[in-house]
Amino acid sequence: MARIPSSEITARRVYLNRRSFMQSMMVAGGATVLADSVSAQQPAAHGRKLTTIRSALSTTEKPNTWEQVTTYNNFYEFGTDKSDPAVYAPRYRPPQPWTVAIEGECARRGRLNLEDILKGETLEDRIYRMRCVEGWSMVIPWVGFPLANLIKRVEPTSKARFVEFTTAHDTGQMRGQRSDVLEWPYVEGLRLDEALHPLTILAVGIYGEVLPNQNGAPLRLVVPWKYGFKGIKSIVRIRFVERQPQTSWMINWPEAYGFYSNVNPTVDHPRHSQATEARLPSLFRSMKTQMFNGYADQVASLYKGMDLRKNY
Ligand SMILES: Nc1nc2c(c(=O)[nH]1)N[C@H]1C(S)=C(S)[C@@H](COP(=O)(O)O)O[C@H]1N2
Ligand SMILES: [Mo]
Repeated sequence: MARIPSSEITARRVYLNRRSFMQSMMVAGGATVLADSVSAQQPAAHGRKLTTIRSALSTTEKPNTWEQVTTYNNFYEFGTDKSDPAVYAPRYRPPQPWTVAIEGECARRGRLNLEDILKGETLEDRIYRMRCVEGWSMVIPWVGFPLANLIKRVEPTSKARFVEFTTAHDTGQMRGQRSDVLEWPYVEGLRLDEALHPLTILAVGIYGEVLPNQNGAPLRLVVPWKYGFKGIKSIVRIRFVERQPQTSWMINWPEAYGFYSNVNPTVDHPRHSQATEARLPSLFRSMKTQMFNGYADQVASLYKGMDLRKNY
């Protein structure tokens, strides 16, 4: 059920549709025995409905089920096993209201409530292929809006060349942060043109519902042509900077994790081939990984003239 009070997401086009929520609960209740086969097309209601429009930028591939998307996660703040976030993240209570600090090279520095960020935004269904560096992939029906919209609102200066993102730091509530498996808080970065690309979104939901905690509630980044780890979760700070920022995975193991981390079947991770992938729930690497995760037509021009072996 919903974890986020309605004060969190109250923008005009974003509201809890109590009526359809109740109706889908009833449908779900009546169809329990069929849950597995039905869930791919018609997931049961697990949270708050969001009002969305369809995006032409969605893939037509079949999405993974709600259960797959919400129980096989990487979110080291809640543990390193794929199943840990689904167990430990649901009891996380995000601070109310959720605020994002806007810092660095931009005209409108300050703190923005999530509510204000969403004001005037049209939320879109964006079904994206997602690929983890470990070799598994999923198709996830995100709900979000272009990061470019927020960036334009805060008016980066001419010095801004990169954007740095930071996850919440809360050792009381995030048990994983009591271990030193990564340096906390989790940080990520994009070049400004990558951040402004229309495929780059900030997500607040999946499957037409508010984001479950394990998927990075209440606000997370989604960059479909990059490996999954670039999709930083539970964002509390966005900073515009002149120089390429550090990222948690670069700090952790720089030879394996570069700043760009574009999906690239020809450049392997030291422990994981990137040539093929297993589309969950299958564990067999039966699919060929595509350059830029299949988004080359849209994004290859961003990297014209760059050596992608060096800039991995
Ligand atoms: N803050 C934070 N963000 C994170 C991670 C993390 O451990 N902490 N894991 C990353 C990795 S490795 C992946 S594959 C994706 C998974 O996102 P999903 O669980 O919503 O599919 O989240 C990314 N974002
Ligand atoms: Mo990942």
